[in-house]
Amino acid sequence: MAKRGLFITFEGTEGSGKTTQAELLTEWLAKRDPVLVREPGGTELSEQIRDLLLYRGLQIDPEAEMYLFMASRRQLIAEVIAPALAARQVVIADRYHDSTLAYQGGARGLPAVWPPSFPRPDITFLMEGPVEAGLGRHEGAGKSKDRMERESIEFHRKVAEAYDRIAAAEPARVVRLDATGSRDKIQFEIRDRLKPLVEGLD
Ligand code: T5A
Repeated sequence: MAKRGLFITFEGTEGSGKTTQAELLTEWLAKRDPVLVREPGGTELSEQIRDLLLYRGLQIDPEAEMYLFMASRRQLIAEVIAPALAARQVVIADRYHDSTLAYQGGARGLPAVWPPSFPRPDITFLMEGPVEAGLGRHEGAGKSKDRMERESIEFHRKVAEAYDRIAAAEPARVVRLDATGSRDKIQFEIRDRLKPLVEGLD
């Protein structure tokens, strides 16, 4: 099989620090010109779907919601992720399909599956911590809540439980990180885990 680049994803509940860590990692890998994407979003179509899903105050059927997240992702794969991996680049995704498995599968109770055309990440960093703490970080930062963040605390606990099941089922891919640690400590652990994979690209 032809070699591809390295596909790294970040997952976790709201405010667990995914974006912070994905950006620090992008800085560390700057010499390799990594591709950083966030979901939903990252293409013109995907950004429009993000707006519909999170900010318009629309009533959205749960299954329609799942397909919209996946449609956004499929476009991002086609336009950005698959070409970058084929060109042997490093791709860093701030959320990916595990988010659909956890939010729409675990919390909404839908039969979410992994489509064969969605590339599997080589490694996934799961930021774990109390869901209240993450939601509280948002409030502390004065951010207004999007449609998903307005869900109940029980909903967000179900998301965390679903992530826990994913990590237990795939320990070789999913690396659990304590999201309550300092930014630097978490980043140190991430870089430590990635060193052999990054060296393997040369
Ligand atoms: N969704 C998404 C689905 O339901 N299904 C799907 O398939 C997908 C892809 C996306 C929403 O859509 C849902 C999940 C989400 O609800 P989003 O705006 O992209 O919405 O939201 P999130 O991905 O949740 O990103 P957030 O911005 O909410 O949180 P992050 O990225 O986890 O956290 P971050 O890094 O922005 O940090 C939050 C705050 O904490 C501070 C930061 O400075 C910031 O203020 N912080 C720390 N503070 C103390 N110690 C640390 N270690 C810290 N790290 C960061």
